[in-house]
Amino acid sequence: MKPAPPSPPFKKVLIANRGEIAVRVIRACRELGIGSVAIFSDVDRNSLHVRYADEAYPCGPAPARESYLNVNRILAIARESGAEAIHPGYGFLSENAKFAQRCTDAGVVFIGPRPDTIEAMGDKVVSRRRMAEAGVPIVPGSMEKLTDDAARSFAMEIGLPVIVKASAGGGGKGMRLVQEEAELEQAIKRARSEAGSSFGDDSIYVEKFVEKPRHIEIQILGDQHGNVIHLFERECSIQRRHQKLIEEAPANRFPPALREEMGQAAVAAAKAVSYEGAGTCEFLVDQHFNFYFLEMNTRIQVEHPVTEMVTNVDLVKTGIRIAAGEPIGFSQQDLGINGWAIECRIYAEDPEQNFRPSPGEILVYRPPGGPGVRNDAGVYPGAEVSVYYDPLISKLICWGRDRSEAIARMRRALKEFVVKGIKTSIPFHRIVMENPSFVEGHFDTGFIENEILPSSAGTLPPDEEERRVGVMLAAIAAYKRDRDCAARSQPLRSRSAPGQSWRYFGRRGQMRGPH
Ligand code: MV4
Repeated sequence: MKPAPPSPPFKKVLIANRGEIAVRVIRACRELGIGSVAIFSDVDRNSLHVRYADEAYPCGPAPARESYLNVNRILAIARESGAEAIHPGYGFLSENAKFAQRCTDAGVVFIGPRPDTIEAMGDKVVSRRRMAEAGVPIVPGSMEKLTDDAARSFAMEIGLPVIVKASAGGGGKGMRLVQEEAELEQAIKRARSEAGSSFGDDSIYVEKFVEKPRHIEIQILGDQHGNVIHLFERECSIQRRHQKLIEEAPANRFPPALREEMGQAAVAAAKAVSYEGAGTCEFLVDQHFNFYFLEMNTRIQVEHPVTEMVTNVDLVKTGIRIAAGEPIGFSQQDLGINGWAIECRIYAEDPEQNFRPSPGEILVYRPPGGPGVRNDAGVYPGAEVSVYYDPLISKLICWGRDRSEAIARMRRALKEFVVKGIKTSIPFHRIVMENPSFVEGHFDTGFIENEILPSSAGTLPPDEEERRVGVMLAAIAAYKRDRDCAARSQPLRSRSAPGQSWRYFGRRGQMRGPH
């Protein structure tokens, strides 16, 4: 006998996002029997998420503030389409407490935490206070927003080095490292002015600088019935200028007792703010395995798949069920870590040109497959990568029974992966997968800056595929020029000169000067 299908938590959900995460949410909806409503800006009419959704509505011109951030338009589309809930994905409106409230006011379920949770965690000084009250270890630092004078004296009191941070910040914006007293004055001024212009809130606070930290975060789930669980850690130390490049689960050199302790701290953190849905507690872990709460991300994250691969939990589907009022449905004891997963973020960027955006038409797209390989992409052959949005085009996730099998699969998958027409970070990832420190699992947040950018001799390894596909590309390009008579007035795309050194741009200090 066929089992009765479980009733869907919603009939229809609007996805207020684009690209790979919109596709990911549409997939979750389809598996749950939920109808999906996509929105698209003028330049996204032909994007993958529009093709995958059951329905799609235009939401405005290309600039995000006129389309994917256009709250009135999005709520009007929800009403018109009959969507009962809105999934914000990440970025855009995902951590906007006012938007979450507007949804509720309009009678639409916001798939994510309560507005007051988002608001409290969006203010880093408030979040530090709430976490300290809940017994979660935080980085030593000020517990309130400081005037310039107070910041100066506080910094000298706890002792240099310190970081001056924007209270409204997060993700590295509005942050200044101070190692010498002579730098303090200017660091405070700059952090404040950057905070003001970036967030419309120039309040700052001061933290003791944690040297050579690892960035380790704990995935959490909370429901409307007060249940909170954690789904272990992800290691996200491999990043460049606060843009994550590679994530993995579990973390390297990570004692089970620390996993237990940080998991419990994250659960306490989530309980303290009545967390509902999928969220993440970010921690810094120093070389002596001390850990410090950094911030809480009140959204589904880019790197959630590595946790899904090792826990066998679908975080997006669970988040949707929770928003409909269902309980999490399993307990901490049901969870374990099975194997190892690594994610490489594939950006439309040229690693040989200081990771400069590389927009354009994807002429050839051949994603990898086979055992243990998952590719969450937002593109297809012929798709156009626009300059208007985040350049992430796909996430390549490889699973193995252990880390070395995951790495072997990632190397194999990166070799199979062919993208032509635009530059991508694929060749960069091939280098990292061969790096001895990476392979050993011995690295911190300085890895890219100290280990990869200085040593790469300026050019990427020759790509066997490059030449063969080059011939094909030339043929396709010639065909297109012939076909598109109207395009004759356009200049031919100039080819970037090979052999540019990564080092040239790569060695700038992470936290000095404007980003
Ligand atoms: C820090 C830190 C060291 N000490 N805070 C960067 C992003 C933002 N979320 C917080 N960040 C940091 N805060 C103290 N007190 C070092 C960083 C940091 C970092 C953190 C996570 C991942 C990568 C990083 C790269 C450079 C600096």
